[in-house]
Amino acid sequence: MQIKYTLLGGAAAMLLAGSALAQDLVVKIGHVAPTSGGIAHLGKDNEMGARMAIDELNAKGVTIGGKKAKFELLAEDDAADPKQGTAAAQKLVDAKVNGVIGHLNSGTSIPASKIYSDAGIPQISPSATNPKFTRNGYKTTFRVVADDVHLGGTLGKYAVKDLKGKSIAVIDDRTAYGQGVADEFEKGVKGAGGKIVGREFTNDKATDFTAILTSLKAKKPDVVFFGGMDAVAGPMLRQMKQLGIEAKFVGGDGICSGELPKLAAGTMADGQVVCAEAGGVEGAAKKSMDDFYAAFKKKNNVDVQVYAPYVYDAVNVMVAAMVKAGSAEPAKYLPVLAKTEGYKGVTGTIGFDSKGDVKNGALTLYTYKGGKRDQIAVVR
Ligand code: ABU
Repeated sequence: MQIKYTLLGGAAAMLLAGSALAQDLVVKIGHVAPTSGGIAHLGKDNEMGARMAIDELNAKGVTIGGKKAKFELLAEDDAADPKQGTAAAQKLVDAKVNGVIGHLNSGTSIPASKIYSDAGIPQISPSATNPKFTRNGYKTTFRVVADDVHLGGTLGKYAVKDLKGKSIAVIDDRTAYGQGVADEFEKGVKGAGGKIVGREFTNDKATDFTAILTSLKAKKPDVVFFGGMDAVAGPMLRQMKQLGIEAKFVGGDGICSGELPKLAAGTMADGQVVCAEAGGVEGAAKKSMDDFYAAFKKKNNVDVQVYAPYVYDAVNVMVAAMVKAGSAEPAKYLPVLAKTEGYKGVTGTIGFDSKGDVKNGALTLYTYKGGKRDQIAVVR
């Protein structure tokens, strides 16, 4: 587009209103999430969060190093598949993006992080919670949510101390996220003096859980923890009901979506499910999150699922570092991004530790009542 402007001259350039002018700085932000497959609703939620941030930044007008920035979103679908995740990452590197927001899943974010690190491109995941994501020593890797040690550990303790679980069963989907958060949950249960009566696994595309649920039913669990995503948790809840398993159902952020009641087809009893989002705000800070939810609904005509606000903040944190550095060049703004401190986002105050993890990450515990998420507490 810039070449066309040069060749066509000023009059024709007037026809190109809204596109980047020669003196503008085009900043390409990559975004990767599964926008196809079983959790496409979550991937689309993330992508809409990114688009909201980009549209607002372009409407507001942002200057980086004395040039007016025009932000472009390069959105890729990785279908929550590690191989497609690395292919999407390479595509964004080849497109010379200035930074990447994503991926949604730990199983895709972790292998992709090496590709971004080798290319020197900053990557902020808004939702990958496996601790390994930020533990490879890559300077380019960040996340704006708490990790599974915090998430699983807190839920394990909650299952014993608050839900008074005496016989706790655990299922996971064998993904980096699902297995990891289930392991941390088990540690949390045991640390709080609770008892694990059974551990089973499935996969992230399974729809029939009869065999593993029947096996666990014999152990009379009063709490079932599932490490995995809502697309699998919904049918699992339906089949628990069919088999007469009346246990509480606990899970991490992967099940904690607005879509879960629909996926469970109305089989969730009020208060039966407890889950945790890997972030959250309370008190006066809650207004900014509430305002984001309302603006998101107005713009997209759908409700936030889980992580759209974290994506929105991740884009804005990245751009704030570019503005402060006076450059969108990865090598120039990366050191500034790493030193982010006290950034006031809609999801709370963001700063990064030496690994790239958000400092003082919160969790929000939810249950569901009347088919809607109902906040229990924000914990740190
Ligand atoms: N944190 C749950 C969903 C994303 C992931 O970590 O795989």
